[in-house]
Amino acid sequence: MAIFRRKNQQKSSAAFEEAETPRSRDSESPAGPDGPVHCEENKKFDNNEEGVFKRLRHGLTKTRSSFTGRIDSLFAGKKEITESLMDELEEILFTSDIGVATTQRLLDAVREKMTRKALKNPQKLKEMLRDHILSLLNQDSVEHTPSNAEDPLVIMVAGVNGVGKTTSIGKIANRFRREGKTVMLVAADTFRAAAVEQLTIWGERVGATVVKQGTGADPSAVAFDAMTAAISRKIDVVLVDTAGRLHTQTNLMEELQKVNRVIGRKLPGAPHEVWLVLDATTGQNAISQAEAFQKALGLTGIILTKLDGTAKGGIVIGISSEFQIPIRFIGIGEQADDLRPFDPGEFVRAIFDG
Ligand SMILES: Nc1nc2c(ncn2[C@@H]2O[C@H](COP(=O)(O)OP(=O)(O)OP(=O)(O)O)[C@@H](O)[C@H]2O)c(=O)[nH]1
Ligand SMILES: [Mg+2]
Repeated sequence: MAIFRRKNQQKSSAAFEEAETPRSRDSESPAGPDGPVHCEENKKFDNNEEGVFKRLRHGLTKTRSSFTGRIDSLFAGKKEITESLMDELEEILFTSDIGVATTQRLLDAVREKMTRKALKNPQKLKEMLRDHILSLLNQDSVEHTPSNAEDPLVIMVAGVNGVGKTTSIGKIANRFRREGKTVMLVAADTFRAAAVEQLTIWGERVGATVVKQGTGADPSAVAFDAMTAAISRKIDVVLVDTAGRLHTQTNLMEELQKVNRVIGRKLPGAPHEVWLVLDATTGQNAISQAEAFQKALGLTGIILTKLDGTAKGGIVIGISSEFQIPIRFIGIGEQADDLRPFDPGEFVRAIFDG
């Protein structure tokens, strides 16, 4: 059962978006408590397959011009793959935040093909890079669901400060609501009053119940109460928002582990999914964050936000190849429709095809 990814990778984007985007709703105003939000900003793109893809391309403009744009200029007019061309390619890959290890992996694959004389000119090299990058992105992604269909699917969301956790939760809640699911948002970020307020506004916009306590309350206690309520009310999906914390703050990482344990005590097997939100603009630090959160919580997915704000979208490739953790969603803007299920083929097409 594909919950987070496209239900069928072959299915056209048009069919997918159509099912998810109510056409009749006045998109300027937030939807009432009974319905999800549709977004006006993105109406400049049609909701057909081409329009949906254009929106992704638009969100990845900076990465495309910096990454493939530079590769194209480098290869222009060149007939041979020389050492200096390889050096410049390394520089482009590296400065696109693909990461040292993945850059090396890609260059090794190129050199190996060159020694076998299977790669002759720069145009073929570009095609090979494209294919290789696609294979790095094509990870198996198992989705975890409750063993008892009556139980809620519990998704816990974590990450450092300001990466886009709460906004992503709001957007994901919106997606689930569009599918007709009942959703509960859990304000386990009790650190700032504004955080609870922000989640409450999302709850009202998309029509999701919000469970909260006062500022300074124990996040585990909020999670425990929420789980009790979600089970008794037979809620379909529970999304747990947590406070931003530096991955280097041991006590705060332990607090997160406690929230995780308490949820599991209330519902064995939960949280079924633990997602780390990473801000694509933070570059290589995202790799250290992923390592620390993976160690503390055992991640089942990654959400990469703010790809629209960076030329270094190569981080998607680095994260995918260095961790065996599927990228569930990518964020390409601040609008509700700008959080998209990650589709490797579509991503490669959006950054490679002119
Ligand atoms: N451009 C852009 N902005 C985004 C994206 N995702 C989130 N944001 C913005 O990032 C800012 C921070 O988002 P929040 O959701 O409050 O981040 P958070 O991780 O919950 O923050 P804390 O709870 O303070 O740790 C907001 O202004 C969001 O609109 C994205 O994909 N693109
Ligand atoms: Mg937040």
